[in-house]
Amino acid sequence: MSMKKRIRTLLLLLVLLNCTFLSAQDFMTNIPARKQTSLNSKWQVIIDPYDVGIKSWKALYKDKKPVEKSEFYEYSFDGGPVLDVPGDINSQLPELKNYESTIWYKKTFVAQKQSGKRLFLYFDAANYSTDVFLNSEKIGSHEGGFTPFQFEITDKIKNGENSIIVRVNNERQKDGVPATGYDWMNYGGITRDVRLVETSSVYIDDYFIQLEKGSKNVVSGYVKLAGVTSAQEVKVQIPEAKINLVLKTNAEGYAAVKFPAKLSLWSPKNPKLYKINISCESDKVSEEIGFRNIETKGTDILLNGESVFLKGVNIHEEIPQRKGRAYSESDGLMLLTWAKELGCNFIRTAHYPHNENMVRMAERMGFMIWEEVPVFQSISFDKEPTQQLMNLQLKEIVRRDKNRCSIITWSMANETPQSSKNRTQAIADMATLCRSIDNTRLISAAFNNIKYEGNKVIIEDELINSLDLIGINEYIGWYKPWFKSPSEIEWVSNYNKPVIMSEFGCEALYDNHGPSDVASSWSEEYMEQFYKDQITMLQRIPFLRGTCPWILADFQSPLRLHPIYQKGWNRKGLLSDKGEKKKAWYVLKAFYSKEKPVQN
Ligand code: GCB
Repeated sequence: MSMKKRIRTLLLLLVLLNCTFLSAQDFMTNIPARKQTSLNSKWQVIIDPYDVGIKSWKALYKDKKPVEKSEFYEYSFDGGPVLDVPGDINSQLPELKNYESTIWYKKTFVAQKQSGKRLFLYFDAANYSTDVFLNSEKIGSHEGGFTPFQFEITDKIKNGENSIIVRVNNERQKDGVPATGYDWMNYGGITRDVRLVETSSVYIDDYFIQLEKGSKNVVSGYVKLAGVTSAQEVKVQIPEAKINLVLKTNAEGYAAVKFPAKLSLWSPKNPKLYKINISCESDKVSEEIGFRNIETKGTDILLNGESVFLKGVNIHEEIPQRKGRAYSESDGLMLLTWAKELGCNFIRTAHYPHNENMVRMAERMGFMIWEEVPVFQSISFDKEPTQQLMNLQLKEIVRRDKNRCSIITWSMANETPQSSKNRTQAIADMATLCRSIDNTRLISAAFNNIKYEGNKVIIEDELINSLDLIGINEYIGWYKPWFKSPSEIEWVSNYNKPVIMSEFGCEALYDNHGPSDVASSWSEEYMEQFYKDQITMLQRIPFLRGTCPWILADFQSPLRLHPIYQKGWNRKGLLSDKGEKKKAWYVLKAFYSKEKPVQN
């Protein structure tokens, strides 16, 4: 190899190594319970529509201020706007309404180096690509808008004031997850909490404590410590169930957990949670965990061994009245109280993992959850970096939520085209990966590629072979007119697996009235009749085990252009953009008031 070539290879290697070091590290489990200082507050921002701040000639992250008389810099955080963190950018300033580019954030905090302590910067989420700088040095990046990431900053802080600068860019990415096309508002910025987390040198990094697959009385999983150089003692306690386990980790800090326990099982009617304490010599962490068993038998879904019908509703992470992303406990409570009132026992957090407050609140309120990776419609399945991103996002979701018993299914994707090159293999690989990290839950995906033949609707997709639970998104009566009367339509599935209608719906503007048989009337009456017709059809499907209409509330979508009825909103909500109930709400509520809405 020539000298020139050698240098080039070396440089490339250095660049690659640098990239690896700087991508976010695995984040710790159960962040709410860690010792932390919240960095939620007003952050200074710079709006950078052409993303020039990152260029070396601008290097905005250096945050320079003129010293000499002859100096000037064409940026400054001082004197500029401030935005709330957490909070999407788009709802905070009118000029950012449909903004899809870069925002720079700045926040200072005071720290002291402490021996025996470690410090982490933890972001619950930022949408979509994030670069983080501490005291003008880059400490890492993250791609993906709905999962947490953390960076250790123990050796990087100064005593006294430290400055964090964050670049968040929400431009749609052709090879991203999701890619460029989706029917929701692309809320950007630091949308969820930011925390400064302190741990001891050896700390509890991760644990997985759930019922073993197929069991109602054996708990299994693991505890993993970080910073370990030799075997350590670990305790797992569930005082109420009189569990007091003492384990020894291996030299890498890993200890397998397995014990029998007599437990009151979690279900929507009995959302029982147990306090769990996990400790090692230098750290302890607690949280509430529930135990339940979820499996399928033929076309049945069994919760704790009993057949269950999923009375669901889809929810976007948005508060319509505020026209903003939901993030807080009170946001979760508002959305879930509506779902409770509707009679639901199940929610689909479409189309991406919602904030942790929402998932924990749903668990306490007794909702089963379908949680989805944002592999939405057509993405670059044939590109390796995109496949890696699909898998990475899946791992991050499972890492965050694997102890939430309310999550009964990980959904790999929504409405992906069979024709897309490598799609079936890439998603089947995700399912395999998912089972290898968590085999206790069902694996699902939502499909819209159904076949229509005469009065038959046929479910057929080779990807279904890799899944446990089939979600079907059908819009008969809206995008596809009723081709037969609802009581004549026959659904056929060649898979001995449970099916849920993971989406169906139509649009109506609240308080707009018109004929019940004219779709273009956008009327509550059309929507009311649509729900009645859907229910007639759905009740006749022998293998149907759940219904999950699209959607709880009207949501913002810049794709929806009708100047009178939509005005930038998707109007398929059972509730309006102000939370008012449309007529169809009452049809669904009556359906869900039955213990088993579908007798099969
Ligand atoms: C779908 C998508 C969902 C859309 C919905 C609609 O199939 O999964 O994201 O919002 O249809 O309203 O068209």
